[in-house]
Amino acid sequence: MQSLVASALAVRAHALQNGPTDAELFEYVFGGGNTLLALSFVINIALAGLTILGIVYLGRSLSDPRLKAIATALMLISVVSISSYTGLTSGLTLGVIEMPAGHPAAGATTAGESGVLVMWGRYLTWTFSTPFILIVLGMIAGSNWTKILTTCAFTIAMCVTGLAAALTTSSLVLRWWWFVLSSTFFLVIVYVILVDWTVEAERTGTSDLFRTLKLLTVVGWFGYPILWALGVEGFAILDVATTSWGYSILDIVTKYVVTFLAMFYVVDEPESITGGADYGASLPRVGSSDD
Ligand code: RET
Repeated sequence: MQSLVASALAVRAHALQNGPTDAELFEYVFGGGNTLLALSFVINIALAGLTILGIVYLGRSLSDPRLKAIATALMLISVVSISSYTGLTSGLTLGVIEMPAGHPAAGATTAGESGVLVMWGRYLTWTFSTPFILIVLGMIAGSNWTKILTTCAFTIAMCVTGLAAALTTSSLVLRWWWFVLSSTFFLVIVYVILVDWTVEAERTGTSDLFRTLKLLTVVGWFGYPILWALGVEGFAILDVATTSWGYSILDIVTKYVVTFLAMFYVVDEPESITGGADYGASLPRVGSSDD
């Protein structure tokens, strides 16, 4: 985790020394000429805020500790999201990087600097949001913590190598090599969801909800690498605003829609996923009394 933060700071220091300042990037996005891009950030701040309030409202009478843990993980997805989009909005987690020779966007200019706009904050913050999505899916399927934490580790690896793919400027081949690595880690997660958790959800009795969440998650998550490849970081077929809207729409489906579906289920049909008073205690019958 420390080295991740250190690399993010190094990226930022590099961008500050060589690229436009946050203020220039903020002006570039919100100065009038890029309304679509600006909206793709701001709408998600509003939706993440509403989702947090929705969880507080829907979860107000939950008492089972396992249901509370699921609701907390759901809330953390939007907590990360609102912070992520605030970072993008302020220009803090945006940068301009020059693509390597041979890249279709090599030689482009953005905000008066040579290079393309890279929303590196997105990849960084997925590192923190996607594990919570997988924790929720794994808990709803009734899986064990070994499998849940394995998917969390692989999603962190997927996002960090995705960040590396986006920021590598030395070689086009290496950009795509990072992409291949990241996609391989992604396939491990897809396998666990489609194979292990599907069987476990049937056994747990949550397969109705799990089937819907699985569909939204697997189809939605495949959208991200496809957008990366089509967007300015890959083959540059889509412009930055379209790519950003693509990610924002995928975020709406994979985070807020998934959150509300799971939350309604937790509130309306809790029986198959409750944990009992001992849930989460490190010793049997030792737990806080308000659980
Ligand atoms: C990248 C590019 C490299 C290859 C792959 C990718 C996959 C990203 C995914 C992101 C999911 C994000 C979500 C965020 C919600 O907060 C990094 C785009 C495979 C699957 C669900």
